[in-house]
Formats: sequence, structure tokens, C-alpha cells
Amino acid sequence: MSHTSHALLIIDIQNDFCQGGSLAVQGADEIIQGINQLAHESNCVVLTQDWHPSDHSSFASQHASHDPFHIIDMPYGSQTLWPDHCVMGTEGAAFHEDLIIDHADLIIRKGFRRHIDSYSAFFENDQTTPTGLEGYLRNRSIQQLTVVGLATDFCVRFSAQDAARLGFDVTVELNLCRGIDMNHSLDEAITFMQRDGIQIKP
Ligand code: VGL
Ligand code: ZN
Repeated sequence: MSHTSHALLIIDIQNDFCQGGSLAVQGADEIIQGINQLAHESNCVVLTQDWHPSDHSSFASQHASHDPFHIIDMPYGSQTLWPDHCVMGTEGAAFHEDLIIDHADLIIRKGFRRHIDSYSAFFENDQTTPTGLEGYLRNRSIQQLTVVGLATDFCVRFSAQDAARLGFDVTVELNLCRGIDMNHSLDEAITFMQRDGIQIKP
């Protein structure tokens, strides 16, 4: 893990996705120590932070007739509606206190445009608006990525798939990820990641 062309991408270890959070992912807190350990051994560490305005269009609260976890059509495609979560500047959007953030080279925020959600660390959900992460990694000559964090079936999945599409060599360490798992989304995520040539470590 120590050679220069590798980066560890740590997805969304934030209070709202951890125990007691508004969109808590089962078992999220269990993976933090292992992620810290892996980060300690990594030459380049990138953290992502889901970062929404309080009236973000992915929040069910912005849609009068829809409950959380309902799927609706947006101009850019289908979009799951979520409970309010990771509102910029709030405690829910902060990194979990056990996550060591000092060794992060870069923190990339996503989902800050009201009208579009962003699961992936590379592109918003329209699949075309870039976050800038690709340029950062290429500029540092990074070719290999390990992806860990939350949630396996949303932000981890779409980050890993975009990375693979961009030509990076991608590994997902499943034991350092936890999923939301609605409508078989976890099985589907693993199937599609494998199909895209992503290495899945159990
Ligand atoms: C996520 C749903 C909404 C994630 C973010 O981090 O996987 N999921 N926003
Ligand atoms: Zn979000």
C-alpha cells in the first residue's frame, strides 16, 4: 500500500450515517477502526463528505407527497428520496469523532448543489458534472484506488464504478464498508461493481 500510485478513498464516515444519525447505516461504527488502520498504511488518503443545503432536492421533506426511501424521477434520472441528512455545517454532517482525519490529503465535498444529488466522489448524479477528484488523482499520478466507507450500495458503489469507468484500478474492501440495503440494492451493487472489473475483497 505504500507505493505512490495508490490512494485510499474513504467515503462519508459522517455522524448522520453512523449510529444515532438521521440516515444511520447498520454497523457503520464497526468499520471505523479498520479504516483508520488502513489509512495509517496509505500514502494518499482522500475523504469524502456528503454536504447538502437544508433544502436539498434529495430530501423527502422537500416533496410534499413523498416519504423517505421513495424513488422519484428527476430531470437527470431516478432519485431515491432520503430523510434530511448531512446538512452542511451541522453536527450530522461532521465526520464521526473516531475517524482519524489528520492524515487526509484531501477532503472532497459533494451534493452541495440543491437540484442535484451526488453519490459518487467523481461525478454528480447526472453522471457528467465533475467534482474535480479525477484531476487531483491524475495530477498526483495515482492509478490504484481502494474504496471503503458508507454506504456500500450508494456512495461507495457509484464512486467505485465511476473510478473504474475513468480507468483507475479499483478495489472495494467490503469488510470496511456497510450498506443501506433497500430492494436488494446491496446484492445489485456487488454484481454491478464486479461486472465493471472492480476487485471486491470480502
Ligand atoms: C449516501 C444516501 C444519500 C451515501 C449519501 O453516503 O451512501 N446515501 N446520501
Ligand atoms: Zn446525501
